Amino acid sequence: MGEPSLRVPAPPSGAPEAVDRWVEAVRRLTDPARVHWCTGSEAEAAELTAAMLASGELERLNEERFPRSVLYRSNPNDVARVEQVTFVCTRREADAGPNNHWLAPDAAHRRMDDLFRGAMRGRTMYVLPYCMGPIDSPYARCGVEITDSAYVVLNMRIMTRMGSAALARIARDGSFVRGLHSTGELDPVRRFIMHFPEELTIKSFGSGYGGNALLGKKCHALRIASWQARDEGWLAEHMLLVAIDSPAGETHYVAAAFPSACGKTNLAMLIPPAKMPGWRVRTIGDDIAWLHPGPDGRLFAINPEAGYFGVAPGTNSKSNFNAYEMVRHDTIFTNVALTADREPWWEGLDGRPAIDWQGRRYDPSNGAAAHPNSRFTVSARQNPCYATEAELAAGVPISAIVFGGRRRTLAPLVYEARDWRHGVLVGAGVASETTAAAAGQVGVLRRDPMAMKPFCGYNFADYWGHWLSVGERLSRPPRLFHVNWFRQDADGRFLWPGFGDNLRVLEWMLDRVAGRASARETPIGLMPAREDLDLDGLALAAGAIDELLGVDRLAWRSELEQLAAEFDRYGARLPAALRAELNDVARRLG
Ligand code: OXD
Ligand code: MN
Repeated sequence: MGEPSLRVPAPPSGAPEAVDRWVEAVRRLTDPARVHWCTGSEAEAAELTAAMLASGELERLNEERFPRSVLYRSNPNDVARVEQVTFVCTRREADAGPNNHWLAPDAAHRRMDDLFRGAMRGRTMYVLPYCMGPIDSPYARCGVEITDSAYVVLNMRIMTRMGSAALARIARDGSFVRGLHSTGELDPVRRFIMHFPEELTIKSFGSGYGGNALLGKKCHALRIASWQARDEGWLAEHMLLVAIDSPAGETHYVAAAFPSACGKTNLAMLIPPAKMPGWRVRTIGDDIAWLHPGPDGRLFAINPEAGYFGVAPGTNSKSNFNAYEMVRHDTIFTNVALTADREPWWEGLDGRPAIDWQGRRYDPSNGAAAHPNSRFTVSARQNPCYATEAELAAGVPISAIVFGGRRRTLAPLVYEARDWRHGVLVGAGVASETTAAAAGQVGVLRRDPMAMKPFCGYNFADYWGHWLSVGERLSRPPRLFHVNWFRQDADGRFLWPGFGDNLRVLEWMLDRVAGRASARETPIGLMPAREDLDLDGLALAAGAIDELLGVDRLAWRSELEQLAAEFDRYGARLPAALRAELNDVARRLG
């Protein structure tokens, strides 16, 4: 691997001593050729980019059509999150829960330190102080990532508030999350992502893929932060955050949890259909939300991230105009294909690929041209519908929380929980068909409570209990909903158009929040009648809306049996209130 030739003396003055000591310990363990303390400046990013272009690790794209944008190709064995080798290492196994792979901290540290010993020889060790959340927000939390990957530095600079300001905040806070990362030799059998929530520490070895290597994202902002949040009385969630402005001049803030690659980025940047003039959706975040009970009994949210690490395939000017516009400059593309003119290309775009994601001449017999989990990394500020509220230190008050999954059958287009407690059951019941965001089979239904199955840093039973207790502290809680944009008919055709038209469903939710819309009671929750939804101008197939708003009692009974069996895995730790909610729904189903 080519090495950038930066020589920056370590540590900068003002580096908190604890950071300094840890960096020195890691330096001794990993034995790098040089240490570079990242400032986060433009000049630094330009110098790193130039060095990676010179070494061939990055490729420049068509400068006229995609200015200042680059392509990175990862090792083909390293293209997604690897849940089988992702561990939560708590002193007591039960604290990690059946939802996590577990290893005792001592054994895990030994294994990781053996891998890290001498691992950075001949390489540069980058020290990246970063802040998750607006730098002056009381809800923000900081970390320091040490990595030997310049690609990680460039991505973290976009995804977080990285550099000197974060280091200054760490000095003020006196605490930070320690994240140690090395790409190692990219050997899949020497690849582990370990979390030590009790020590606020992450060790990740053998992968350069975003979800495994950009430690501020899934590792810190979800797995470690969910643990911190439990201790401190807040929630760290796999949720997008949007501001929705109505023609009447109201603004509501909505958080929505969907499993990976189920359309969070699309919903976060939704363009209203022509039939809904005066509506506007603005993006606060597309992947992670930190939710805090506020002083006035409402729930307040910040987006800890500063950029998007979005799935490229399927993104085009029709499906997500804003995202497509946003990635047309200053973007890092990973594992996309190229056209003959060196424009980035992926399935769902017009035009034709010439070179596939592995750098080979495109041949359809090799499969998709772009990897199905190919990504763009881009600053949130490039989003044409960026909500400046994303910078508010106090966050935004949440009116509604939406859970959802990708389900061909069963789950209706939308239903509302009867109250917060029932909503916790609805969230805990999320299940979804798997996608390419994680290694493994695609399209298999798996339970993914609150879309947090891969990300909850502790026992789900305790997590659900924590959700219940947060609800008890809210005198003005948000309303909780469940949606499914992915219902199909017997021939595999989608019943609902999705994308911009999802705003029709959001409109009903916001009318519920404002007390304007009616709903009918069903055994699984409150649902709109067809006339409660604005379906004007939609060409739905005959019978589609009945199917979308129907409750198949027999199928739901079997769903609840599966959920009850899932709950049984948590034994006596499962909150009694959650079991009681499930029994209530079962009773209503008859
Ligand atoms: C992501 C994921 O990259 O959930 O956001 O995998
Ligand atoms: Mn995600």
